Amino acid sequence: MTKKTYLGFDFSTQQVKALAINDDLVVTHEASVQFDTDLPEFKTEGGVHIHNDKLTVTAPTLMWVKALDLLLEKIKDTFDFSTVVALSGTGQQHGSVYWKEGALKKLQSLNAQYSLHDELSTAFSVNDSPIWMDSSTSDICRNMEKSVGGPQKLADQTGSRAYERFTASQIAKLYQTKPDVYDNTERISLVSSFAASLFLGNYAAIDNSDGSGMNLLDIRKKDWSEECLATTATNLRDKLGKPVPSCSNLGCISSYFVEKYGFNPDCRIIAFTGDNPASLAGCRLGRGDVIISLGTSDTFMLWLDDPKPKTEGHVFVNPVDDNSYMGLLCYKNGSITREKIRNSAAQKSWSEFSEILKHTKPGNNGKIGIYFDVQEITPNAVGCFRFNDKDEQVASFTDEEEVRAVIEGQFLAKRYHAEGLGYSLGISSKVLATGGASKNPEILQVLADVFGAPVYTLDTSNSACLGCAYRAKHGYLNGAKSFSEVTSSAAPYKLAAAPNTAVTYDIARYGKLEAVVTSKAN
Ligand code: XUL
Repeated sequence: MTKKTYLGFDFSTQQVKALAINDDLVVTHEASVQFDTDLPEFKTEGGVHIHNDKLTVTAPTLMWVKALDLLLEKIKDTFDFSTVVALSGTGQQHGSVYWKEGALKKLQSLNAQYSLHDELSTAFSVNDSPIWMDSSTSDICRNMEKSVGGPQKLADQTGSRAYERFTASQIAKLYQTKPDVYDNTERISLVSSFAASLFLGNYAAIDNSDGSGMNLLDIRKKDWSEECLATTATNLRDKLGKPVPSCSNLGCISSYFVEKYGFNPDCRIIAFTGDNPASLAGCRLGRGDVIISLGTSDTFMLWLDDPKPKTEGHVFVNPVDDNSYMGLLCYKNGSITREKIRNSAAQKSWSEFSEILKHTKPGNNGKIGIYFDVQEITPNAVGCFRFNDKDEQVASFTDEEEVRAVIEGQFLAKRYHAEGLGYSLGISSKVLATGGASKNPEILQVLADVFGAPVYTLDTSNSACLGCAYRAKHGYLNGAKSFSEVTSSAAPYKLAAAPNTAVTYDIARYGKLEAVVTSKAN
């Protein structure tokens, strides 16, 4: 075969997407199916059903299956599936799929004359998969933490304290409320490993990185934690299968796809992973690097070698290097709070805001502001707090101080929490910025100064899907090259700001002030 291609699939909350790259990592094809509009019969809004209690959020499992039928039908006229040597994919994290007793047999003998949707119409014991937006399991979470010795103990083992959206509490809910259905479940998949199973025609293993979003995987042993399994449900180890490194080759594609779409029978299926890990791969995050997405809320991903899980944030096994880790932190006070200060201190104008950042001094003459306009999750606190250079709380800042304080405070918080999770800045560390506020060069200059590292911008609109096409190639090469070697020829990042070396920020001081704020707030 002369021409090799790799496919990445993304089973996200609102759509299923596919993207093809050639051997030079250039994107050649893209297509998507939107759940709400392309599959109106499932009556979803934003791809989900929010139940009457407002806490339970699910998606119809068969909608995801049907979406894959549609997507492949859409692509087949313009794309030659026989060129694909490996494929991989991603799914929204935490969501779970329940295969009914006997489903494996069906999966192994799919008939290419029918659609996947027809073939698998009775394959699931639960028709509505709980997804990451569900928050109905708070009591189960608190009990789970208690039974392993507290939230920090659970985080030490699994990388996170108990969260409602994490899979363990969702499995426990099914086990407690519908024991018959649980017993009639042959296998439990994550959205990612469920999607991989379709292509494999067999149950696909959960990968270590997405598996870290379950409160079940011991992130150091890379095996299910006996203690966590026991607090969740009986016979769970058998229903989960054995977790594998995220770059694993799971086997060749099911004959269903060979017959129906002309795939090469040797096409390899590389383990699918979660969307955040896949995005890390798509952004080509390397050792010592961080990605900051500056949106309505800010998300922050970092490469970790020696993780120190906390009760804030998450540690996952790294999807591109099974011996490393990644951190994920979410901040509710992102653009919402920056905009509020822009309105009150910069005449509602981003250009005025930028002007102020340009002519005020880095370090803000020792003034630090912590603005949790809405209830923050990292840390758990609310309220606006201003400190002078002697660490005394003051009632107000001048407008100029206020503008600089909100941006410096938000970035100091990110660096402080990153270091708390075990992150250390290396000599070649990069900060990769995305999202709305990454278009503002003055904000990015503050980011570079606070991190003491160059800031690059990148387009992440397709990063999870692209990351999986890269991962497909990495998995195909089967360890012959590291992920960074495989992706070294991808388009370079754009340098947006270089750090001002004359400036240093006192991260520990920020930490002390945040502790004051947290103790006041709680
Ligand atoms: C991460 C999380 C979301 C989903 C969305 O913990 O819950 O980012 O992965 O797809």
